[in-house]
Amino acid sequence: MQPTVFITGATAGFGEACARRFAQAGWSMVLTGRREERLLRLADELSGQAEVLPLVLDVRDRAAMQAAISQLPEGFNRLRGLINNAGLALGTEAAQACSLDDWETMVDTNIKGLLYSTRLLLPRLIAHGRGASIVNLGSIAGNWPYPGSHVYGATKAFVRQFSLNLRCDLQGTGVRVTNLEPGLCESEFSLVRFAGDAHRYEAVYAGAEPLQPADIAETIFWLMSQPAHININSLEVMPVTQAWSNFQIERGR
Ligand code: NDP
Ligand code: 8X3
Repeated sequence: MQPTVFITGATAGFGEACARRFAQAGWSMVLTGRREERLLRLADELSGQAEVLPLVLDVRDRAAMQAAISQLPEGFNRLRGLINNAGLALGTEAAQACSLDDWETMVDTNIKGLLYSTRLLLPRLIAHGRGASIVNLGSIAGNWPYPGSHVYGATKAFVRQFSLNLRCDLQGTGVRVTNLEPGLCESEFSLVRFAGDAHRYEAVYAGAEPLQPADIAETIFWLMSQPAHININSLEVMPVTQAWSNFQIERGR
């Protein structure tokens, strides 16, 4: 029987690239996202390589998540992997200028959505036991501050600490947890962040040789393919072209 992976946010970016990578290896998969047309197109494309169950789901909708997960068909029930990938950043304005609605959306998606999928799927991962893995999409923004990151970075810091804490509770179950912390990676992430502004989106990646979603998918496949006795707790991955800059100093006060 092929292993099964559950991927949140498979309609674009990392999630879509993971679906392609795991399908290539013949894994069965549950793919979720809100954009139905994209999800069904991807599921259809990959169905020649793997068993695919597309579920149109908003991770913020706790009742819908609960209903869908409680009705997973037999063949998709015993999970070897969970990729908690669905997430977003909204805006880069300073905290004092940005929208409270955007903050709430980031908290609801990046924190609460991830909590729903994790808690609802844990019994299935534990039933699999040794070798099962959760990969949570954290971010360099959860490790390092930068202007305009406020709530986005804070949600990823939550994901980091939650991942470490989960490891403590899962001791003895064989289930592994990794917080994957990517840096600059080219995807619709920046289009979403800049509310569809294509110029700002393109400027983020211009000339930078950023990571690509396929790089992240390969990393996640590697994480989940490690021998069952190895847990990689956290992994920060940046493009070579990205590094830290100076502290900012306000002068002349
Ligand atoms: P994309 O914008 O390309 O993809 C995001 C995915 O999340 C889409 O499939 C989207 O699907 C899904 N999603 C967003 N909101 C919801 C929701 N409420 N319910 C269900 N699905 C949702 O971004 P990336 O692939 O780049 O990012 C994936 C993850 O990686 C995010 O958690 C992000 O924070 C993190 N990350 C990204 C980095 C980057 O530079 N790109 C770097 C570090 C971390 P749909 O809209 O169809 O619902
Ligand atoms: C996305 C990376 O640096 O844009 O998580 O916050 S960054």
